[in-house]
Amino acid sequence: MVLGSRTADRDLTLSCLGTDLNSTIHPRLEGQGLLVEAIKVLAIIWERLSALARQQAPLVKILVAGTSQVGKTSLVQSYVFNDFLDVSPTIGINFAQKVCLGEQGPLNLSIWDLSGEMRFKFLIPQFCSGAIGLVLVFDQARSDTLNASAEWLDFIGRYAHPFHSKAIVLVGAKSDLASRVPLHEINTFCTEHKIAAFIPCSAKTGANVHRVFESLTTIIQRTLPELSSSTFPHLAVS
Ligand SMILES: Nc1nc2c(ncn2[C@@H]2O[C@H](COP(=O)(O)OP(=O)(O)OP(=O)(O)O)[C@@H](O)[C@H]2O)c(=O)[nH]1
Ligand SMILES: [Mg+2]
Repeated sequence: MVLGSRTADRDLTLSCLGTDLNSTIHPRLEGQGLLVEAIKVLAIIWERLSALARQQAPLVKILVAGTSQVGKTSLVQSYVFNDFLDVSPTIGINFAQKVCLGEQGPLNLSIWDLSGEMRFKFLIPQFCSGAIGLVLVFDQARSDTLNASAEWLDFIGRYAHPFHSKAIVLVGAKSDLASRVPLHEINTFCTEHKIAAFIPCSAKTGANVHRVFESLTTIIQRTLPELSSSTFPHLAVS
């Protein structure tokens, strides 16, 4: 009796399990199909919203500057393509564009990545006009590059839009390598030059790369709340 009832109980359980499995596997498969469709729809919506954001977000021009070989182009490429690509030294200038979401919404960043080589320096003034933000890059693994940044700051200050001095982010590039620049020197540099933020980052690992541009976007928005596409039509890249 006892065995019989146990067998009966087990059969009952198995049949219940069977029923459960049957009734759960198929809806789950169906659910997966629906999930895939829902993801496709979301992807299309996301793409359309991004396109809309590109059209609607105010276009602002920012510069990326610093000594040669500190990692400026790698930083921009990592931000735009989410990849650490093999890049050549910049000849004069590179351009990139990306919508960046700041604290107060999106800005369409027109990113002008300047060569750090002395032989191209004579070209720089004409590229700076109308820029309202600056990503100033030095190489944490090369101690001389922080002081060299001061020269870049001074040089760009003569040609960029006066507003840019309020929207500067100092970037300590190659944070995946051992740092040779003490933090107190960086802090002193930021205080002396009234730099809004310092962010160590690595284009190689991707660490903090997005934070650099998101912080600059937010700083620009906080300092220029009236920013709208009509406010700076002259900043549009032709
Ligand atoms: N380990 C490490 N190497 C990096 C990183 N970013 C750039 N590099 C390397 O540093 C070198 C210079 O990088 P670039 O991005 O060309 O530097 P740049 O400042 O644009 O140089 P110019 O265009 O000549 O002014 C390259 O060999 C890069 O691979 C990083 O985050 N980590
Ligand atoms: Mg470069």
